[in-house]
Amino acid sequence: MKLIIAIVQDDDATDLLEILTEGGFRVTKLATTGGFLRAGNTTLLIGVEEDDVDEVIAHIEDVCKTRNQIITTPSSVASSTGVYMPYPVEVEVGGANIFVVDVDKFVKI
Ligand code: 2BA
Repeated sequence: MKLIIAIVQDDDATDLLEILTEGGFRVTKLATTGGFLRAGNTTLLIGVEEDDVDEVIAHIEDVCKTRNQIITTPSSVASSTGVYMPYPVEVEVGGANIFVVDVDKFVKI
């Protein structure tokens, strides 16, 4: 058995959950926060048999889109002048970041 941990954007999470549950997959949705942007994202835990890993990843690829996000950072001159000049920087946030890990044991009680 494998555990797929998929970090996706909030905007894609509802559609992806629907497709996965309709496909008979069991999913747990966690509300998470990205360490870099400090913005909300969604992490899905999907426990599957090894043969189903590629199908789940294909569903994630179908639904999750790469988007550009603008963040505001302090100017690099701030430390020398003491004046902070915020400026916008465009960051590309991936459609999904996916980890596939081995499950030693799955127990359902
Ligand atoms: P965040 O950490 O908020 O990162 C959002 C986006 O900011 C990233 O998109 C990347 O384009 C950029 N970014 C992140 N760290 C950066 C840095 N040190 N310098 C420059 N740009 C940086 P993604 O790479 O698609 O990541 C989207 C979200 O997936 C991340 O949100 C984080 O929550 C999660 N993630 C990505 N890689 C991860 C990893 N190796 N371990 C755990 N979580 C990860």
